Amino acid sequence: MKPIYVIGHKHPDIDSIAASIAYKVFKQSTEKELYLVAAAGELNSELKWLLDYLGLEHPRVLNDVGTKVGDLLDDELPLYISADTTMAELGNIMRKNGLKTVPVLDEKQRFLGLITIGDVAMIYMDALGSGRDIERSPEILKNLLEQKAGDIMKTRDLILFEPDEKVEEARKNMLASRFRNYPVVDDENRYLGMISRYNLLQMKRKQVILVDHNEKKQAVDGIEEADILEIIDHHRVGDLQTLYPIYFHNEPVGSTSTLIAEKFLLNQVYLSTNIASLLLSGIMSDTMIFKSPTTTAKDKRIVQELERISGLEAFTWGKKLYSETNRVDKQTDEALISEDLKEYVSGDTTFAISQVETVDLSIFAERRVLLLQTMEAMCERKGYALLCLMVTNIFEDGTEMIVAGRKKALVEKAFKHEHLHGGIFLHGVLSRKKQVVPVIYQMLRQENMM
Ligand SMILES: [Mn+2]
Repeated sequence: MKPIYVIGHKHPDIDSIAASIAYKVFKQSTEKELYLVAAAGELNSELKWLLDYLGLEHPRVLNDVGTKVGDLLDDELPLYISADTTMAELGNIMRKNGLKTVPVLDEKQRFLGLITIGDVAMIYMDALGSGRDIERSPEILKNLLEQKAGDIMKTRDLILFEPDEKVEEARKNMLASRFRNYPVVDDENRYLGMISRYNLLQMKRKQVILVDHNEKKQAVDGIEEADILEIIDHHRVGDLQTLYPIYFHNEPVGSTSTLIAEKFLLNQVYLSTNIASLLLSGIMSDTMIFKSPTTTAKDKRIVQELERISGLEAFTWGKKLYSETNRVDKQTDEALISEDLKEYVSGDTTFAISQVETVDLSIFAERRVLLLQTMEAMCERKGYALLCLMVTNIFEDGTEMIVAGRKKALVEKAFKHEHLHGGIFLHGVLSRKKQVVPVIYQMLRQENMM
């Protein structure tokens, strides 16, 4: 059975993975289809920690949902013969199954060669010759029928495909050759089946359910080649299009996990402790423990239900989640600065802003000197006029700003700040996009006018 992938956005965060895993469980409990969770990129260390902690399997990473050769293969186990199959047996198998091409495999299902009906006909004709040997034909035929598949199979000049090759590439290769069927083998040369030109005509697209996004640039690569069956999201409506009407649930709540949890509750579908804990994590991280202005009454109501099922206290769990998943002390300075770094250009000035979240600013106070050295070195290397590290603490409702680069004085001037733990503390500043980037652009423009 071809799977239906439940997949979140690129650069997976807790909400998108939690929503994918839980929605797969929900769908599987009510539908006969096969559902698989996929991640549109590698899991970050906080997600790995969370899934391990809850005893949940890591989803497979799927970087492209475009149609691949593997999607064209039939579900049923393909027919094959072994190298010691005789011509007599081969004839029976081909006739009985109406085959025109038969693969020859070893005992481990590895591909050895191919026999086509044309090759077989040619062997008979060659052996029987021009008919002058008509007297000896029973003997010739007997010898022929005893020949082994391994001796007559074609092993050279074949075109083989691998399951993860793009269908477009396969099509070009097929058009440039004259074969009827093409074997598909995996990277250990194990035979998976046969594809033909006919398969190209009835292209089987991958089927996907998108959660936590609905914009093409956030979606996994190849999305335009896939069939989107459903979308569940809490963002603005983007630009993805579908061929058919689909189930599209978009609601301005704090997290997609809220919407998935609601489905379990409304439909009275069994919600296990670890899935409830996972959904609770999705809500608490996306709403920044209810601090984010996107938080709604529904998020809080659903959280109460999830607290009951998971046995977790939401606020305590949210704090633990933040402290466990932001174990910044384990990262090197450069890794910490680079993890969520965005670059910007204003005229001929390039600057960069990085953001990390923490529940404990004092950890950074200890590292500030070394962080600054690393940041200055990064400015040199990458040509940043300015590199800001936002260390955001949602409990203190603000951000400590660490600034490097030759234009650093501008930042200190631009923000009204207080000094905390010896650093620059910006009270009420949580958002890079809304509260920091515009200020720096404005500042650079003013500087240019002077
Ligand atoms: Mn989300």
